[in-house]
Amino acid sequence: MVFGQVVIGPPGSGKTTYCNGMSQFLKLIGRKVAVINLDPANDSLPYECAINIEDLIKLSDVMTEHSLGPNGGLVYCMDYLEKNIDWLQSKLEPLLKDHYLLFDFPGQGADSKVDAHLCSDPAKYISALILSLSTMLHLELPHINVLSKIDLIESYGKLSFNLDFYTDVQDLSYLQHHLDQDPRSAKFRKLTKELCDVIEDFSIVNFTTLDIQDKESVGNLVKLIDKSNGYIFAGIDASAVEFSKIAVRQVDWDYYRAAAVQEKYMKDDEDFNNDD
Ligand SMILES: Nc1nc2c(ncn2[C@@H]2O[C@H](COP(=O)(O)OP(=O)(O)OP(=O)(O)O)[C@@H](O)[C@H]2O)c(=O)[nH]1
Ligand SMILES: [Mg+2]
Repeated sequence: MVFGQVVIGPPGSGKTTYCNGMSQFLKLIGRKVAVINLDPANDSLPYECAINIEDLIKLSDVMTEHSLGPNGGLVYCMDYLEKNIDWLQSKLEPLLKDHYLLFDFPGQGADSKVDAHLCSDPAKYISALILSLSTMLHLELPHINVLSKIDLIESYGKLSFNLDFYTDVQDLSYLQHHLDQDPRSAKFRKLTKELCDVIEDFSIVNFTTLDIQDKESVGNLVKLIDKSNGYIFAGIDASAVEFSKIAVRQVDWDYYRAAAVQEKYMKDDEDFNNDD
C-alpha cells in the first residue's frame, strides 16, 4: 500500500520548505522517502527530488512561447501535466513499492498550509477557513490543515484570542464581534456571518500548528498524519488482535498542545513584573 502527503497551500506558505524538512525527518525515523516536485516555478530546490515536473515542461519556456504571465503559465503547465499524466504515472511506478511520497505543489488559492500570521486579521482568517473547507470538500482525502510558520504568529500584530480559539474553530461569533469594530468589515457583515455559519455547520475545519525548524512540532504533525492517512495500520495483519493493539494504544490528544504552543510563541499580556 502506498502512503504519502500532497502538500498544498497559498503561495509562500512554506510548502517547499515543509517537503524538505518533512523528508529529512521521515528519513531520520527510517522511512524511504521520495519528494515529487510538481511546481514548475520552483527554480532552486532545497531537496533532492525523485521526480521533477521541470523534466516535462518548463514555466519559462511556456511563458515565452505562449506570451503568458506567471499565473497563466502555471495554469498551462498544470493542464499540460494533466494531459500527460501517464508521464507522471510511469515515473511514479518504480517508487510505489516501498517509498513514502511527498508531493510539492505550486502555490494556489487552495490550502492545507496557511501562514499562521493570518490569524491576526479576522477577515483573512475567515478566508483561510473557507479555503480550507472548500479544499477538504473537493479533495475528499484524509486531510490535515496546518498553520505553518507558527514561530511568526504574532509578527503582524497581537492575536485577540488564545491560540486554541483559532486552531479549534469552535465559536466564530466572537470573531464577528471583532469584525464589527472595523468600519471596512462592517459593510460585509451579512456576508461574513453567512460564511461563518457555513464553516460552523460543516464543523470539519480545524488546524494544527507547525514550526518546521522544531523537531517536536514536526514529530507531532507526523503522528497526526500517520493516523489520518492510515499509515499506522500499514504492515499489520488484518486480525482482531492487531487492530485491538492499536485501539488500546494511548491517544496523545491535542488538548494541551495549543496551550503549550501558545506559551512558546506568543507573548504574555500581563507583564506584571516589568516595572520600568
Ligand atoms: N519563520 C519561518 N519561515 C518559514 C517557515 N517555513 C517556511 N518559511 C519561509 O517562508 C518562505 C517561503 O517558503 P517556501 O517553502 O518557498 O513556500 P512555498 O509555499 O513553497 O512557496 P510557493 O511554492 O512559492 O508557493 C521562505 O523564505 C521560507 O524560508 C517556518 O516554519 N517559519
Ligand atoms: Mg514552493
